[in-house]
Formats: sequence, structure tokens, C-alpha cells
Amino acid sequence: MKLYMFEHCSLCFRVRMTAALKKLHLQEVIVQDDDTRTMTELVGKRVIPILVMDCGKPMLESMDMVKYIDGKGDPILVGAERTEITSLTDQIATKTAPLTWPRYPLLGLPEFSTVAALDHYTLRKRKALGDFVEFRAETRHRIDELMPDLKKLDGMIEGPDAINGKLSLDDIRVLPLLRSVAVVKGLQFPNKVRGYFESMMDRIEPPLGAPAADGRESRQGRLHRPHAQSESKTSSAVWRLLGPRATPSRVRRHDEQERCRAPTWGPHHRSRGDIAPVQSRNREIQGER
Ligand SMILES: N[C@@H](CCC(=O)N[C@@H](CS)C(=O)NCC(=O)O)C(=O)O
Repeated sequence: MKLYMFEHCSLCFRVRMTAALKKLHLQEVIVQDDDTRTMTELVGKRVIPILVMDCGKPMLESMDMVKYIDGKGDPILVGAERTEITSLTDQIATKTAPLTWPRYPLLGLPEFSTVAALDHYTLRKRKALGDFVEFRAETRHRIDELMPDLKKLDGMIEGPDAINGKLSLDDIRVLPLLRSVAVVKGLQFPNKVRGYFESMMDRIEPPLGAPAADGRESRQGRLHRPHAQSESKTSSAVWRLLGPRATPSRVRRHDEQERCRAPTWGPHHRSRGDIAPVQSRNREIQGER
């Protein structure tokens, strides 16, 4: 199975988390933001995520992908769903975009590996949302607007390992949204939300140095973790997932001519203002900002 995706895309994360929870291999292909051609060639339009199934056919709709992957072997997303969770996540999603979209271009994500890709994202999202700087300047107010919903969610969480006590499609609805909004440094999850978020993320990406399912050291264990002392556990969990990772199954797609320098893991990690710290992977782009 091959997933064409953006690292920042929460719908893509639905699919990725399902494969990870099932311990199934999923080849992740990061599409550059301006690479509309790849998407169009696969499915005739610009859309992400796209899952190419084992039979070679592409699939659209993230929830269909989740069900397809969960259907391999014994399903795990078998718990009951709650309609209140669906409506709450819809509500939360409308409030997270103004917080998250203006931050993604600052994270050094692999889908923005070229200046053109980064500008493509900034232009199209600015058209849809408005000025990024203005939105970032409204962070406190936006967080205040979101908190009542997160508190409501807190009251709905039945356990740290599954929102309804047993894994279900509701976990697929909720966790990707939390992962996205966790890039906002000033935002503190209520206790149960934080416990749920961290335990789920650790299941998907084991903590640093923890043995992987096959007994080997996890690949995260080999990475340097930025600001390990000062970071909250939450932001480091996010860093592990949002931050770029070097995995052999990942293929970065960008113009060879504009290839940016290979990532360095160690000393260049740094925090930038109010976003969760991530590695500064793309010095060419940073130099031009
Ligand atoms: N219902 C689809 C929605 C897919 C979708 O809206 N994807 C967004 C990205 S998250 C997209 O392709 N937007 C167009 C773009 O990025 O230009 C699904 O759940 O997979």
C-alpha cells in the first residue's frame, strides 16, 4: 500500500495511524505542495490523501482508506461510535485551521522542500483564510475560543487508550485533530485530552529508545530530540510525528534541480517562537525568508 500525502494533513494522518495501530507497512510518498500533476495523474484531480491499494488501484476518501486498512486481518476499530464526538470534532476542526494553517509553513515540513512548494501553499491558503501573520497574532483569542470544545472533549474521554474505551472510528476522527492543533505551543490540552493524546501517539510512534514491535530499537530512538529538557512531552510527541523523519520507505518528490540540502538531525533543531520545536531542515528556504 502506498499513501500519497502531506505531513501536515490530518486526513492523511487518519490513514497513517490506522496502519500504525495495525502494525501494517504503509509506504508514504510525500507530495510537494505544488506537485498537482502527481495527484492528477493518479486520480484526475488535485486531492490528498490518495491510497494506492495492493491491487494498484487508487482510493480516495480517508475514511474508506481507514476501513480498507482495518479490514486487513482482524479489525481493531470495532468499538461503538458516538454521534456527539462526530459533531464535536466537526466543530473543533473549524477552529483549528486558523491556528494550524499559518504555522505549517514555519515547520520545515517535507512537502515544502522547495521555495515554489512553500509559496504555493502560502498563496493558496492565504486566499482561503487570510493573512497568516494576522492569524498568528490572534493566537490567544483563537485558543480561548477553542478551549471550551477541548474541555467538552475532555469530559467525553473514557480512557487513554481509546476515546470510547475501545478503539473505534471516533479515535480516527479525534487524534489527527489533536495532533494538528498540538503544534500551537501556547495551547495546553486539558488533562484527559493530554493523557489520551500522549498515550495514543506513543502507541503509534513508540517513545524514544523504546524497542519497536520487532525488538529493534525504534527509529525515533536514533534521532536527536530537540529541547528535550524544556519541551513538554506533548510537543515532543508531536515533533516525532510532525517533524521530518528519515525512513527508507519515504520518497520525497521534488524537482532534482531544487533539491534542498539533506536534513541534519542534531544541532540545528531549534524552537521558533510559538510553534512546537522542529528541526530546521531546509536551510535554502530559511535563507530566503
Ligand atoms: N473527503 C476527503 C477530503 C480530502 C481533502 O479535502 N483533502 C484536502 C487536503 S487535507 C485537499 O486535497 N485539499 C486540496 C489541496 O490541498 O489543494 C477525504 O476525507 O479524504
